[in-house]
Amino acid sequence: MSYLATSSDVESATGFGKDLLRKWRQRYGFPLPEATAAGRVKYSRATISRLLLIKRLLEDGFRPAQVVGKTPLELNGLRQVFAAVVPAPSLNGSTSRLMKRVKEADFAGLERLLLLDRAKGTLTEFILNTVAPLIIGVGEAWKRGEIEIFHEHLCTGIIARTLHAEILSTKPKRGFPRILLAPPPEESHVLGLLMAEAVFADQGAKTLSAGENISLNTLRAAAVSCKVDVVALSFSFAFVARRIRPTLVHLRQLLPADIEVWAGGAGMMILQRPPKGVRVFSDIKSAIAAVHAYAKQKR
Ligand code: B12
Repeated sequence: MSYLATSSDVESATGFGKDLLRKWRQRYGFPLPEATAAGRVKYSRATISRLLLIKRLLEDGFRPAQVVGKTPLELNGLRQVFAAVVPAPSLNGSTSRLMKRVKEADFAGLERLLLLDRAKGTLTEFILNTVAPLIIGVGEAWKRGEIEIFHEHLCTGIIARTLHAEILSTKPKRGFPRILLAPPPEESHVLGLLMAEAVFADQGAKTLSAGENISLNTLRAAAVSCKVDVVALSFSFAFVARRIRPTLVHLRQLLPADIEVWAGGAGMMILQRPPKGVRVFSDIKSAIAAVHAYAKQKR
């Protein structure tokens, strides 16, 4: 039997909760479950793909009534109309040169251009001025249907490889914090965290990466054993918003008081106020200042 997803799988993938799905079903006749087992509704892969398409159109400004009951063909039509009517955001010269290579699937050319850009300044400048705008451009181009998902995956691979190599060649400075970085459980967007790690390492911090899908209990054990000063988490825009605060509160409770908890990433935009004992960063520049303030206080 083919794979069927539960309401909570759908919520993880799309952010649409089961009450909203029920409301849409009553109002627009979609999404219809494939099966109902032991009182739990199950959805097909095709339904999840259609919900993701709906999500993208809602983010573009369409209203639920304009998209929820539509067929995949109609939804793709709306996407094309949107891309034709709304101009793509303008990219700076360097990003548009990199994007040209991505669109032509010239990944060797992309790597060469990245090397040239890297040689122009510090690692932190390279990340803020080249790498972050590039991946945002890639996301935007994918959203507009200008590139396929494989372009995004290959580009992610190149960036990850580049940043790992860069991190290896950094040298921690005395007095700077030891930072353990991890995505929260079920977060698969890890590039932002890798960018943050590279920036911290470039500033002089000693960084350690806990990898994906580590439980908070294991993270605690790693943090204590490795005697880190900070545990840093990154929440992407795709992370289920209502789980951010409980995750941070739980981690804060688990860790000894002398280990700081830092949180960043695009998902932080929705957090009204940080939980007690957690430092929330809205951008990487404020986190750079925090790394230096930490070192200064230790001197
Ligand atoms: C690359 C990418 C992917 C890659 C991820 C690769 C990887 N290993 O990370 C792949 C292709 C796998 C992917 C998959 C998906 N993605 Co995606 N993805 C993106 C994309 C293009 C870039 C994300 C990124 O890397 N940003 C990197 C940097 C630039 O941003 P950042 O994370 O905020 O990090 C910066 C700062 O915040 C800071 N920072 C980050 N962390 C921390 C931590 C601390 C402590 C500090 C101080 C600072 C800090 O430093 C960074 C540099 O300044 C975004 C689009 C976008 N505009 O962001 C979509 C995006 C996040 N994805 C999206 C979606 C929907 C998905 C999928 C669900 C798509 C699908 N159809 O399956 C899946 C999710 C799978 C899953 N199970 O969760 C949506 C989310 C929308 C939403 N509201 O939910 C986005 C916004 C695209 C869109 N507009 O539709 N994706």
